[in-house]
Amino acid sequence: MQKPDILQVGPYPQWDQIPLEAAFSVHRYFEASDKTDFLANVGAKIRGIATRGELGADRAMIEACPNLEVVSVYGVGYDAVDLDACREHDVRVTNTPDVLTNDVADLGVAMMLAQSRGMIGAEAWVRDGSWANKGLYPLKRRVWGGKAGVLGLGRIGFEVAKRLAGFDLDIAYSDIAAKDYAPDSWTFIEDPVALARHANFFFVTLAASPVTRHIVSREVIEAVGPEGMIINISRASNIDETALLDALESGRLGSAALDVFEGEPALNPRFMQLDNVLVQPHHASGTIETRKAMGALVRDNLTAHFAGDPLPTPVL
Ligand code: 8YV
Repeated sequence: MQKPDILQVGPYPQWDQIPLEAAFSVHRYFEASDKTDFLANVGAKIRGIATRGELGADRAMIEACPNLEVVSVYGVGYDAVDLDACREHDVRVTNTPDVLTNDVADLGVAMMLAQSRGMIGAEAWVRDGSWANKGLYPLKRRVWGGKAGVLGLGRIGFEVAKRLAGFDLDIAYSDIAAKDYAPDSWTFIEDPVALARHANFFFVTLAASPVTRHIVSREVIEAVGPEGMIINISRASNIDETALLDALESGRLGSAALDVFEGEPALNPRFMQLDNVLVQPHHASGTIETRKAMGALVRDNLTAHFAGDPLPTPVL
């Protein structure tokens, strides 16, 4: 039987590449020197797209594949997939939720601890001889017993809050509505500005969409304040990045710990001048165990679609 033709948007680890190519006829978009020409040549054959959370599939790509049936995202975030184009062309969309939730929450909390306790600087203080030559490392700020604000109490936000409770932090969260699965001890604060005023540690964990663009506005950023920290493990588009940089440079915001950036991996060079920002390379789900589970789910969704079976993790 003819293997379905798949457009692969970005690279996957070898342990995914081999089974993907065993099950499907794979066309590697990311290796094409002229991508428009490549799509013009293979587009008509393509029945499925295999992509990644930060790469997605835009309208031009979707419409260059007139026989496209399904887009399978290696990631929980599908904000980079043009859902309107998929609806118009009756294309299914899947993602990889749940399998990455705990790793993403772990890194978010680790970033808060690393930034608050100055662990990156402390490592350098030992390695560059400063400890021996200059003495004790400068004192940093306490985490336990502080106030946390979680913007978006979905799967990832919930796991972040659960971990923060383990550090005796006071937990408050914001979302469209209060969540019945939230413990009574967690406070629901509808307004993100009010949540920001409440929190020392402000976590951005909500799924990105056109509606949430810059929900972390200049007003929210400045409400976190000179003693506060913003931690982003969602998407850069959820934050007004220019306002963030302005506030970090001026001290109107104390610090930030960021795993996602506008135009990543080409960060705004202003970030590199700042010592009150922990920068990470969008690796919150970056463990071997989780990426293997994500890859398997991408293939399972594609296989289920072409077999006419229910999709394991449908978005659309
Ligand atoms: C990426 C992510 O998919 O899950 C998401 O939405 O952004 C990440 O897990 C991952 O970095 C692979 O590209």
